[in-house]
Amino acid sequence: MKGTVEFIKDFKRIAIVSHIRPDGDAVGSVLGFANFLKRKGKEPFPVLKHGVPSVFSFLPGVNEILTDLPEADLYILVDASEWERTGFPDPDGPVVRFDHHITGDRYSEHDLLDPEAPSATSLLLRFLKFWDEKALHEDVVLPLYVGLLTDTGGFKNREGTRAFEDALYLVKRGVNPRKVAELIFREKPIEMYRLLSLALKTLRVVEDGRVAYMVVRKEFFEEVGASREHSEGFVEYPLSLRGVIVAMKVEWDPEGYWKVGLRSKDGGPNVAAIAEKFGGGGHYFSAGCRVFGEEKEVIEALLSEIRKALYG
Ligand SMILES: [Mn+2]
Repeated sequence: MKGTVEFIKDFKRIAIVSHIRPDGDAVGSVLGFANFLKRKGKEPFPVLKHGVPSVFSFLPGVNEILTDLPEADLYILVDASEWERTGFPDPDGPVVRFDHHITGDRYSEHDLLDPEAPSATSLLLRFLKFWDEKALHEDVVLPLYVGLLTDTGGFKNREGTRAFEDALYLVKRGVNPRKVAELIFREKPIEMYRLLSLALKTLRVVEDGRVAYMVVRKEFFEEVGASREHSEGFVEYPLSLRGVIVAMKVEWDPEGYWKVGLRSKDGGPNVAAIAEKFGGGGHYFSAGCRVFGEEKEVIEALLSEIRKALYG
């Protein structure tokens, strides 16, 4: 970590960039890092190609997020396994990656990659604590906590003590967990439930009750006036069925592909390995990929890989 701190210290204008369709971990990593670097006298640019889902608009610094890639001296890639995931062409300058995905490329000897980290913000917390613990003010710890809370599915999808140790630290430094939970989980727009009611009609259970999936079609979004952020977390519904060990959400994306979310439960297969077959990736219990094609064919291709993972 020392080498990485020394390396970053040499640059002034630093772009912090994460993946398209950002989740709480992407937003939290970008903002937490940028707010920290500002306190260290740097000129950080938080960048997310698709901006910030409205649920995270309470986070400090959210209005400074850029949706175009600026020219910078250094580019920091957070919560993403490769630069391509940012939706931008390769930058003209050095790249350092901070990530907790098990797959992907290395960009520099100073990359910090830790698949054991429950969120990218957890990895970032260790790094920023090491750099300068005194700079961890509320504008830094709050985004880091949001990344931790959302990427662990509210502390549901990781084992061990690390997520709780990080949470304890962040709460001790000023995060109010009740208030954050209210802002993230109890401020849903009605479009989300209207979209969910249509999507639930597609729910199917196959493979003797062990696999469940749900489709979110283009016309569902149109019918209820919903946008992509309203389907966040839908994969939890097939996953929550008794007996199901693999769940999948297959969602239409305006860019012409199906966005696939895969989840596994105890006794289920490594869904990151399934996602990788389609050019995606993720973690053992939670992964995703993009697939082009007709709905039926796409679902059949995915189910076929799931069957292979289940039965060998
Ligand atoms: Mn993440």
